[in-house]
Amino acid sequence: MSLDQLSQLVEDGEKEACEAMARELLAGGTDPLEILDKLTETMQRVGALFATLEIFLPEVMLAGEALTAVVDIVKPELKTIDRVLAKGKVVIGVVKGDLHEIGKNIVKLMLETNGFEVKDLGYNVDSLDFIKAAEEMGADFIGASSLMTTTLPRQQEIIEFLKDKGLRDKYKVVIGGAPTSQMWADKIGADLYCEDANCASQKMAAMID
Ligand code: B12
Repeated sequence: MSLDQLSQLVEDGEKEACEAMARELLAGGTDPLEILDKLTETMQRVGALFATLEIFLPEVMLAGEALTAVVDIVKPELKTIDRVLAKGKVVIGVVKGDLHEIGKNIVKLMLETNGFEVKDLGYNVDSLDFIKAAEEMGADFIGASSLMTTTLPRQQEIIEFLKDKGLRDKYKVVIGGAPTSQMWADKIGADLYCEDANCASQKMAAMID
């Protein structure tokens, strides 16, 4: 029973076996954050295999479902980790046209674990709906996830709409997702880019006054 075995089971899309092994690992004292980190790497590997046509979409879907099942098991364990409460409010979602929600779900989990109040808009979210939800919630941050080069421009669109409405300074816009980068964040004028969920919760907590 090891993280490597769990990683292989996720890659193979063996959902039930993954659930059982995740429970065993947690019962044996494995750090839930280590499990999430390991499985984020696993999905990067799955993505590489998909890109080189060594596996196909159904296999990616099964791996994604297996990872989501593990995230659900890890979730309650994270709530027990000692932490300093940050108490910021965040609206988060995956941009319009993009259905990749696993990474966003992990970011949401980490933010909640660190004391943020999070309004999750799900995936395929219209740019104006991010702003509407932020206004309704009185959010500090708008978090936008994009996993495809084709949907990256939607992150920029959110910032442009904020400017058009005279609301740009009201919210800190945080972007993430595999094709995003610090360079892209600088180009579109985002307030923060984070490469993973740990970085997001730490840097966002540091941005709260
Ligand atoms: C799983 C997966 C799927 C699953 C999604 C399941 C789900 N419910 O989410 C399914 C099978 C449905 C899928 C579908 C498709 N996919 Co896909 N998919 C992937 C894969 C393999 C992994 C993504 C993932 O879950 N990673 C694991 C998570 C934990 O990592 P992450 O998302 O990067 O998130 C972390 C960080 O980025 C960051 N982060 C993420 N969001 C945010 C947000 C904020 C605010 C912050 C601060 C941080 C942050 O923190 C996260 C946790 O640490 C990637 C490959 C890859 N390398 O990314 C391809 C990939 C993204 N998919 C791709 C493609 C092409 C597709 C399809 C178009 C395939 C098709 N032909 O139909 C469809 C698109 C559907 C759509 N309209 O969105 C391409 C995109 C290429 C491009 N143009 O850029 C990729 C890169 C694969 C490839 N190499 O070709 N996919």
